[in-house]
Amino acid sequence: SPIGVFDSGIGGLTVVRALMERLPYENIVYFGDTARVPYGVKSVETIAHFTTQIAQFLLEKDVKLLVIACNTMAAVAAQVVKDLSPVPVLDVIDAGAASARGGKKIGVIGTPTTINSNAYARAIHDYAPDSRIHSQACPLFVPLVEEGWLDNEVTRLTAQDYMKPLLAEHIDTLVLGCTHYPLLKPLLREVVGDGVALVDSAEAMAEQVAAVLAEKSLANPGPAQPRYDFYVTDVPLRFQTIGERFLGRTLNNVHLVKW
Ligand code: DGN
Repeated sequence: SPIGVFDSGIGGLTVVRALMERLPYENIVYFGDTARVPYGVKSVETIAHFTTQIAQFLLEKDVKLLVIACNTMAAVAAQVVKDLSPVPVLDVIDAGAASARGGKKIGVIGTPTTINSNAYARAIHDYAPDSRIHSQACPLFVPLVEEGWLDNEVTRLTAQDYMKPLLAEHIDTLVLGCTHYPLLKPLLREVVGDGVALVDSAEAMAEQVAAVLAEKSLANPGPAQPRYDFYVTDVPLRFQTIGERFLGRTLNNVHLVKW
């Protein structure tokens, strides 16, 4: 059976991409709530309600594992999913926090909802109780990435402004706490310099999935040609172009879900 991955939109395709690279024999069913994105500015109640709906949809597809790829959902609704799911549930925040455990002064960036929830700070403290955490919401990054402005002067100036308070605290680690931010890695590397370790929560998630599949003997031994299916609630303008930028390859088997 497949791995179920879900997100508020197409951003979670960065997690799918990391999973495809790390676990090339696994089948994946993705759900992106493109009709209702962005979640990053919605209330906790609304996000929990949408998240429940999506988790139930994927469980009906007989998934062996659920991956909450969206940091915003993971921040405020991970427990809701864990409470209803008979299969293991992994979330990007826990994965990112585990990967950041080596840091002493850890910067975290994400959407306003993710940052306001304090979920990263709590999760990182579980792994690294002595670390100091500095958070920064970066609301402009999602639209800039979706516009494809990855190597762009406006994005660079925006990043410099967002990073200023974190750099003033001399962070040694920066957690990219949003599905969209892995695409900004080269630019962020330039802005923060070589002295700061960048934690890509999509890669961290792929590592955690690999570990859990191995531990629970759930991995597909392969070699096999995997099947990938993508369910979305809307096919917005430029969906294909933007989706392929996140996924890093052609996006096939897209199914429209009418809710
Ligand atoms: N997928 C969301 C996240 O990782 O926080 C970003 C998109 C959004 O809902 N604003």
